[in-house]
Amino acid sequence: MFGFLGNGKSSFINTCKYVWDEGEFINHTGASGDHGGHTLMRIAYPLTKTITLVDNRGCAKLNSFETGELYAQLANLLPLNDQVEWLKGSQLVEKIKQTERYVRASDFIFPVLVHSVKMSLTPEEINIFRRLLPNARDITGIFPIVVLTHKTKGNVAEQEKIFRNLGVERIFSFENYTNRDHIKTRGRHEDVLKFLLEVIKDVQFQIAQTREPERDLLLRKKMLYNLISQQTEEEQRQKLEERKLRQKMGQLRRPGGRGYDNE
Ligand SMILES: Nc1nc2c(ncn2[C@@H]2O[C@H](COP(=O)(O)OP(=O)(O)OP(=O)(O)O)[C@@H](O)[C@H]2O)c(=O)[nH]1
Ligand SMILES: [Mg+2]
Repeated sequence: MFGFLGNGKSSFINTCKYVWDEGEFINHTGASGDHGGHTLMRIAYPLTKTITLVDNRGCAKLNSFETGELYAQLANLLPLNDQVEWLKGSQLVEKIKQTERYVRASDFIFPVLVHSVKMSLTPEEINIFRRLLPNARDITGIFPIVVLTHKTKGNVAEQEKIFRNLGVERIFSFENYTNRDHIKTRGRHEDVLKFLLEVIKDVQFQIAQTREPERDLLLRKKMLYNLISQQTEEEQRQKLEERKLRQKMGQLRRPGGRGYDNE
């Protein structure tokens, strides 16, 4: 799972487990609060023998700090059950080197973007997704499925349209089961099962392709390191432009300097 803070990632995992495990509702993931920032680790919650749901720290902005580490997670280069620190650049590369022996190369990572329909998307956020979603596809081989939460609390159709325009093929909308409301309904149960079926179909499709897990891991690592260096270059370019702009503004404001009228 990945997505912005407090958008229902932990609750969606509780929902899936409630449907699959068939027992009492349990808040396995400690989902809580309205403002997010509760989950700080990437924790694995086994669902079946082969499917593990992975909760994640929510992103505040999906800036280069957060996307760097997110791409590393998706590339299966960071171990589960570990702190999410939002490292980037050389620090992230160092972390990958230190922890790579703990990852299992043969695992499939299935990207799921969790977003609440209560949270309207700014044009800037839409642009972030425009880059992030295809990158997630290139890294995992699977275009992320979008899970919309709080489906009765906002305009689902509008949000679906935004994500479809970004190339998302599969969008599911849910009203998560929560501590407050976990009355079993057939609609909610079936929606979760449809979502899981979709995931399984994709994984089966992937399994049918020729795989060499160790070689594929190296390819993903190469792709990630390229992305990291692109991000670093872009940031340096932005900093340089900002510095130039500040210098220019300073010159304009200085007494005797060229005034705005002279420009
Ligand atoms: N009504 C309703 N409440 C929801 C839904 N999904 C989540 N919530 C509530 O929204 C709050 C935040 O949900 P979480 O699942 O903790 O969100 P998160 O994305 O894991 O948040 P962080 O890990 O803190 O970033 C909790 O109080 C949940 O009970 C939903 O679909 N419907
Ligand atoms: Mg959480």
